[in-house]
Amino acid sequence: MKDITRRLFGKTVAAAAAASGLSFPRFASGQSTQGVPHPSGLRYPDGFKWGCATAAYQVEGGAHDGGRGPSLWDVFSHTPGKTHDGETGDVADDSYHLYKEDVQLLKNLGVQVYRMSISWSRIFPKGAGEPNPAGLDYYSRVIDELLANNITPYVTLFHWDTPAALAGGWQSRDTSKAFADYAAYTTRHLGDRVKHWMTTNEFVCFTDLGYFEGSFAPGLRLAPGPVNQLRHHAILAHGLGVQALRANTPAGPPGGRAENAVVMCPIIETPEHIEAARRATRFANAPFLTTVLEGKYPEEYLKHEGANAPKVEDGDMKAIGSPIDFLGLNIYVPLYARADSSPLGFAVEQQPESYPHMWSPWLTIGPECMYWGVRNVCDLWKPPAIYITENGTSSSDVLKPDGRVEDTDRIMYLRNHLTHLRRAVDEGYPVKGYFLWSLMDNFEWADGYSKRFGLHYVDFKTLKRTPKLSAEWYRNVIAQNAVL
Ligand code: PNW
Repeated sequence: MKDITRRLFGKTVAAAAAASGLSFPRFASGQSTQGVPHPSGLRYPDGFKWGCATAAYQVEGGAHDGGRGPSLWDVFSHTPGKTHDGETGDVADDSYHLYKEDVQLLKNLGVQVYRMSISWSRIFPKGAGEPNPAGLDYYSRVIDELLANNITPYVTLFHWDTPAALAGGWQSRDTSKAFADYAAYTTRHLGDRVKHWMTTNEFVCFTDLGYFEGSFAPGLRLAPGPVNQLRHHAILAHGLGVQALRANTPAGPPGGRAENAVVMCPIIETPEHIEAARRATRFANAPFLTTVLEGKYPEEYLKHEGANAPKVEDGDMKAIGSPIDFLGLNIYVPLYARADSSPLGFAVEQQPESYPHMWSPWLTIGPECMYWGVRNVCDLWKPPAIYITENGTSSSDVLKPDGRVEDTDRIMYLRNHLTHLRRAVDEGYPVKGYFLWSLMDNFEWADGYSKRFGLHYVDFKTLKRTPKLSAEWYRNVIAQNAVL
């Protein structure tokens, strides 16, 4: 027995248990440790907000219901070869019809907040012009249902589903203006009950991925000049959106945005690498977050882009730099920076082939990204408040015959990320809340339904939702306000 490794020992025990018909003890579903003080000390401050996030096109379905117009994602997903197995968001989780059930899922978790998005083409089927009262009515009912269950809605106005009728999409400056009108109309009508708004989600995903790489809607591969110009239209839309919601909501509710800023971690926590990571953060986010928070394009960016730099009109930069009340960060993955003697003063480390990742190949594991994501942004720009507007992972979830989904890898990912986020909270960075991506499995863009990110397993044939082990874990985290 002496030279038996622990792993082999584990296997031997498991084999013996299986052979004897024994099973290992499991947490009974519904077992809770609520109210018991957690000994580890990994508590979050009182009042910290726990939530889940989703986005309209990923969960709603009802693509043709209630007068909704098509978005670029409808067109893209219906184009052969663009998404996994040609899957579309036509039905998705059918939250359009099942939203009351989904609010109960949230309630059972005990979340205080829920981040959702509004489909622009439900409100304005053609992107501009005549609004569609049935679209507004749908969101009004969802919001009432949330509030009736003591859940505060945090609403994103645009999570990539650009109305297809807007000619040229983000290549056209008119789209930024149409967004401002849509933001004004929507906040005017829902701002009596919604007090937290985010303009747009993740610039890079609806600009670069859609118009440069072509892996997302509308699937174009444009040259750097036009791409820089449409990036400009995207940040302009954000700025005009902030102005519109300030002008159109009765109490001037907090407005912000949700951004997947590139997170740079120092390769070693020494002063020179920490400084390199800070510089790298400002540079890597130059066309988006850096410009929005500084109200001007960084010199290095303009120099780097030269003749391809965006054309800016009078008043654009003032709008783009409109102050926001909170910054939402969607944090999933780290990059690592080190100090060097180049003019920029940093280099980004290559990750070796063996670097571990979760079930999506891009989802590399480095939970310290939660701490550094918050710290770099706060040290550079001092936003008044931060929310983690997304964090979570895909997993190869299997629904067992006994109704369980044992997503221990998701729990591992979340536990580690929340542990590192707490370091930022401890050091006084103004992190107010955390939205886990996602409430339930949903349409994962180009990956279709092949990648599951939910706390609830969705059978996409029957639309049945089943809580995974991670849902039970998160319910206990929320109840104890601590990492478990
Ligand atoms: C987010 N990255 O996208 C989106 O906001 C969600 O709609 C999406 O479902 C979720 O993450 C999971 O993919 C991201 O490469 C895409 O770091 C890529 C990255 C981060 C976020």
